[in-house]
Amino acid sequence: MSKSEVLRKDLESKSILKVGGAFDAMSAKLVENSGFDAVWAGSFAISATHALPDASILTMTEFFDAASSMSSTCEIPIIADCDTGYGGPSNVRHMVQKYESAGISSICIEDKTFPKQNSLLENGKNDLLSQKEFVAKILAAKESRNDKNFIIIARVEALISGAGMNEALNRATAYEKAGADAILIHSKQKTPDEIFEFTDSWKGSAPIVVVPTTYDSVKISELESHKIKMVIYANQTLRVAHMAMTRLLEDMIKVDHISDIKDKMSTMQDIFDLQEMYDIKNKEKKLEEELKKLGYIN
Ligand code: SPV
Ligand code: MG
Repeated sequence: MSKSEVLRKDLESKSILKVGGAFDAMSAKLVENSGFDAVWAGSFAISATHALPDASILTMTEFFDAASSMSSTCEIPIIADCDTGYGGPSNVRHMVQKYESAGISSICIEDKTFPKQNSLLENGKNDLLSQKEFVAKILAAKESRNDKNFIIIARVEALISGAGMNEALNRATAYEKAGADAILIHSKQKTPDEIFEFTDSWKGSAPIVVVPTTYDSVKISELESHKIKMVIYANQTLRVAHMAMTRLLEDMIKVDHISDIKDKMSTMQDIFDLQEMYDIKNKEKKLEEELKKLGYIN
């Protein structure tokens, strides 16, 4: 089964999918090793690894390279956050073909204008694209995929922009009609109330996806009981990496010898395991044996 097929089947059969955010191949591998259903290649986290704002500053190529290296490393599906689709319908068409051929299982595009800003930024710019223009992007995405299992997630930013619940529901309905496979409804509230109002009023059949970064005390069981099919923990791996490195560096600059801080980091062994260093050694040994058999080595 392809990774896209796995994701589609999981969306149909599991009560809720847990998706872990990643910003590079290593963090994606750790997400996979921890038992998550899929990886979110988020624009906030990938931008942060370049120490740049999440504001359409990086180009598609850079986001693609990050998602693509996650896809090469992981067995679980990769869901790529593609912001506004890097342009109009023609850009979306090109993008879908590129992402799909790299083995990425899903793309998510949001209905804001380019250049977008992170949805959780205080006083951020969250202007909505017209419904018609965003529907055109969904149609282009749908038409250009080769694999019908490749999942197109349409992200509704009406609640983020302050356009209101009716606008959010209208847009979600229009996006499903245009062929979106799932709807991501985003909120920057501290409680899940508006998300639950949305899901309770939702008449469509497309699965609903949420990103509970600000309403982080919501329980999995509550999400499930409001028929939410996918929860994305978008940026926690990035934030813990930032915190761990900051704390270690604060200590490391002060110590006389670094054995004082060695318990605060993973061992070389841990990293060798992650990068499958021992596999290289085993393969070298095998190669040597074969070269011996062929008479190149005594
Ligand atoms: C991301 O992780 O890049 C997202 C989610 O798009 S948010 O940061 O909440 O906009
Ligand atoms: Mg993003």
